[in-house]
Amino acid sequence: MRVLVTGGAGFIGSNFLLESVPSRGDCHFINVDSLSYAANIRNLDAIASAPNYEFHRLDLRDRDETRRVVERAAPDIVVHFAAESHVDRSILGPAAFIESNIVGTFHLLEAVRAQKQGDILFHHVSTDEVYGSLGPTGYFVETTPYDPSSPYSASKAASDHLVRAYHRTYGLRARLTNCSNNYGPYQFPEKLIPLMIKNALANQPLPVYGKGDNVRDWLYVSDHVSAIWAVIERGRDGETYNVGGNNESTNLALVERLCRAVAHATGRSEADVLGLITFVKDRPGHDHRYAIDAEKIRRECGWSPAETPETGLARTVGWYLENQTWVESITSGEYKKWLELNYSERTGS
Ligand code: NAD
Ligand code: TDX
Repeated sequence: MRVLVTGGAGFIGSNFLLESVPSRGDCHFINVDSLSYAANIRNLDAIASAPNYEFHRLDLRDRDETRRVVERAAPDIVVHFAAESHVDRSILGPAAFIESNIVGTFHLLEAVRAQKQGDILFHHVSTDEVYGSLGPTGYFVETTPYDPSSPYSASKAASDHLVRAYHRTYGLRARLTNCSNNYGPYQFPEKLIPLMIKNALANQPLPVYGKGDNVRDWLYVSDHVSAIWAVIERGRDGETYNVGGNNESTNLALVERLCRAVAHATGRSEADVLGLITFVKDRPGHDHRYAIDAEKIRRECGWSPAETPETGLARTVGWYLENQTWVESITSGEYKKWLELNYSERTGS
C-alpha cells in the first residue's frame, strides 16, 4: 500500500508517521508538508532513513505542483492532515486558513480526481469544532448540524463539505474523522497544554482565557492515530466518524492539574506553580463546550482509547520535561512575535 500523508511534519502527522512507519512495513509512506511555522521535520529523524518512508516539500496552495506530486506518489490511501490549525491565529489572520484549508484541500481533491480516484481511499482528518458550541449537556454526534464559530472551524467545515461532495459527485472513496482536542508529544506550544507546560517550567504566567470555564474533551494523540487506522481498515466509504476521549475538563481544572504535575515533577511547591495562573481577555467567539459521542467508531470499527487522562497527561508532561531542547529549537523569533501579538492586548501589557 502506498500511503500519501499530508502535513506529516506537524503535531498529529508526526505522531502518525512515527508510530506507523516502523510498525507497518507493508506500507510505503510519502509525507508531503509545506514546512510552515507549525512543522518540524526534525520530529521525524527516527524514521527519516526508513526504507518505507520519503518526504517531499509541497505547499497544497500550489495546484500544479500538488497534481504532479500526487501523480508521482501514486497513492492507494491519502491521509489528509495538512491544515492551518490554530484558532487564535485564524482570528488574527484568516486568509492563510482559507488558502490552505479550503483551497489546499480542493487542490488535493482535484489531484486525486485526476488519478485512478475510484480506487484511492481519501481519509480526511477534521475537527469537532465544525459543530460549533454545546451548552452544559449533550454531545456532538455525526448528524449534528455544522455551526462553526471561528475562521479556523469554518475553513475546516468547508473542507469537510468539499470532501463529501467529491464522494457524492465523483465517487471518491472518502472517509472523515472529526476529532476532539488532541495532546501529546511534538505539539507546538501555541496550543493550551504545551503552552501551559512550557510557561510553568519557565516560571512564566499561565494565561487562561475568560473565566477558564470553557470545556474541551481531550484525547491523547496516539489514540487519534489508532482511530484513523481503525476507520481506514474497518470504516465505510462516505461515512463520518466522531472521535473523542470521553475526557471533559474545564480549561481551569486542566491548567490546575498541569500545575500540580509540573510541581510534582520539578520538586517545586504546588502553590508556586498554581500562582502563575493569570486570567486574561477572552477569545472572541469562544465556543463554550465540546463533547463527543464516539459510539459509532466504537461500534463499527471496534476503536476505543488506550490512554486514560491520568496516563496521557503524565506521559505528556514527562515528554516536555525530557525534550526542553525541542521546545527551545522551535520557539524562534517568529514564535516570540506570535506571543506578543496574541497576548499583549489580552493582558493589557
Ligand atoms: P499542526 O498545525 O501541528 O500541523 C499541520 C501541518 O500541516 C504542519 O506541518 C504544516 O506545515 C502543514 N501545512 C499547513 N498548511 C499547509 C499547506 N498549505 N500545504 C502543505 N502543508 C501544510 O496541526 P495538527 O494539530 O497536527 O492537526 C493536523 C490536522 O488534524 C488538521 O487538519 C487539524 O484541523 C486536525 N485536527 C487537529 C486537532 C488538534 O487538537 N490538534 C483536533 C482535531 C483535528
Ligand atoms: O493561552 C491559551 N489560554 C486558554 O485559555 C490558549 C492557547 C487557549 N486557551 C483556551 C481556549 C480553548 O478553550 O484553551 C482551550 C483550548 O485552546 P486551543 O489549544 O487553542 O484549542 P482549541 O481552540 O480548542 O482548538 C483545538 O482543538 C481542535 C485545536 O487548535 C484545533 O486544531 C482542533 O481542531
